[in-house]
Amino acid sequence: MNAERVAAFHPDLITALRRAQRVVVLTGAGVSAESGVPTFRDAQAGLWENFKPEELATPEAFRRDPKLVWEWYAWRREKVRSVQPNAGHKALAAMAKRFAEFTLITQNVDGLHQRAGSAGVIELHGNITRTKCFRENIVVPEWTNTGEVPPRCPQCKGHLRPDVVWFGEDLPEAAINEAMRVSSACDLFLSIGTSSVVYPAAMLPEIALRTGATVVEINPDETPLTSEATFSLRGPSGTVLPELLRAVGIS
Ligand code: BV8
Repeated sequence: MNAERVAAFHPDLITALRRAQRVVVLTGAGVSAESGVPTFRDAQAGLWENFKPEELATPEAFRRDPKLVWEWYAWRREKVRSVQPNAGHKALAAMAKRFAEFTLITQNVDGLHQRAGSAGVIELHGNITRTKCFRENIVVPEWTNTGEVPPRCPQCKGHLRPDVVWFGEDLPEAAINEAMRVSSACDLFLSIGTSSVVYPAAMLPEIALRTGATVVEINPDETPLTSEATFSLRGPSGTVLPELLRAVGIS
């Protein structure tokens, strides 16, 4: 553990955390990296190494090759099932209990925040463990497995797809509206494990900054948000978050 990071806990950061009343956290793939879930930046492994996630996560890709896209999500679902939430997820679940108002917004579709005990998580981009009908856009809890890939909707025989938001698709209205509402009313906003390039999610810390909130970024690398953030902590969230909570006397 390098001293640099301890030093990075500027006293004003500690004060901001101690005084915060309305806290919003936005997470991205980086918060699940230490659990073994590859981020969108990480090169894809094995079968999928020749595919860019942005190319597979589109309605066009699904229309072109529904079997390929369905199997990519089946592979990711298996991966998510085989891993556990990490210390970063758990720290955020503990943090929720210590603030008057606390909202956890995630871009992740892995459900690991909920498995770590976080309640009321706003899933901006859906959840890979849910399935919906491509034609009717309704969640389908169960279907007959005929061996066809992707399986068919029991109602309209359309293809089934993961209940996630693909590039070029609108986010769930209630989720993005609530995310924007709490981001414009918070006094502390944490942006954790996200490259801050995918919109409209990347707009949320900017909304918080505009309303005078303290914005804290946690990421081993710099992002487009780094220069604007009030504090930017370099390091893995699975280490920095528990340390920060200890420094504030929350854990
Ligand atoms: C839409 C679900 C209306 C599926 C996902 C404005 C400007 C430019 C472009 C646009 C714009 N508005 C809309 C667009 C288009 C597009 C977009 O933003 N494109 C980007 C690429 C420029 N947005 C959309 O299409 C959105 N829809 O706007 O609809 C509309 C429609 C048509 C035209 C206009 C508007 C829908 C976006 C949602 C797509 N679905 N996921 C699935 O998962 O399969 S997005 C997906 O990619 C993730 O959910 C996430 O949002 C994003 C990946 O970003 P991150 O999570 O940040 O992960 P990444 O790998 O990039 O980075 C990881 C970070 O973690 C790194 O910084 C790394 O350093 C760090 N890290 C690594 N290890 C750790 C760590 N941090 C901490 N600890 C560690 N241990």
